[in-house]
Amino acid sequence: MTVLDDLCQSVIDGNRNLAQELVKKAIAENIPPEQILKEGLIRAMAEVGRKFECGEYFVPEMLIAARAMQNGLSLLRPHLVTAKVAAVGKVVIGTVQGDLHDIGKNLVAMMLEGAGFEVIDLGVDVSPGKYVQAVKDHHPDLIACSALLTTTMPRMKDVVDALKENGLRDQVKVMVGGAPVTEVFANQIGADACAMDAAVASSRAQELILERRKQ
Ligand code: B1M
Repeated sequence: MTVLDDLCQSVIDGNRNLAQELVKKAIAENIPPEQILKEGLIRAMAEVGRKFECGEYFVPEMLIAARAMQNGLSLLRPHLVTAKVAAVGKVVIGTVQGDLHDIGKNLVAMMLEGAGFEVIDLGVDVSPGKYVQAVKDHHPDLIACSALLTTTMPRMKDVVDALKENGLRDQVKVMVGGAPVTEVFANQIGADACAMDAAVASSRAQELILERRKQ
């Protein structure tokens, strides 16, 4: 068993102290932070999801595993985020209304920060009205909406519609993402882009900002 296998297992078991110790150990062993993230932490959540699907885990176990992941992630954060001097753009990010999943959204926020974006995080269960208010208050270049549930994906369309209703759609780009979200869905709801993971989200955000500046 490698340290990353042990880390993965500690998250699956929901052992947050051990998860933190093992992240520290992996960092001390000079394992690249992206590898610790993918092969230690994200792999664990995929297994937790599988266990939930087959009835081996229930919501409490998922929650405990998520906390262990968040604890590990907090130690990894400074190694993933290497802040740039000047902000390349401003992003308002949130998990859409009715959805409480924030691990992926937090990772996307971290990658964006690492790429030099100023990130305003609205948290989870964000209503279309809150996104609209945030656009009025902060004048971001981009809105990033995350959804992990098929039942909350339609709330992304509500965000796009609310921006249109408030005459703000032309002022901001919209990127959507999260496990169930597809490019086809993004096109259908009138979003500007879709990203499958945090790394792609960061590069798509940069492309969107360039597009916006050209317009
Ligand atoms: Co929930 N859950 N959950 N859950 N949960 C899933 C998503 C599920 C797939 C599990 C399963 O059945 N296999 C399933 C959804 C099924 C579906 O809709 N098709 C599910 C369900 C059903 C539920 C509940 C309904 C369960 C219940 O109550 N019966 C409930 C809903 C609560 C709610 O939101 N209203 C629920 C609750 C929870 C917890 C609260 C216990 C917990 C979340 C804790 C937290 O986030 N703080 C939880 C967890 C942990 C999961 C799983 C196990 C792990 C999610 C995760 O963090 N993955 C998940 C199963 C799975 O994903 N395999 C599951 C790791 C994370 C790094 O990946 O979030 O996909 P992910 O993010 C990726 C990409 O998607 C992308 O980049 C990220 C990093 O690369 N991405 C973006 C995400 N947002 C993006 C935005 C972008 C771009 C890319 O641009 C804007």
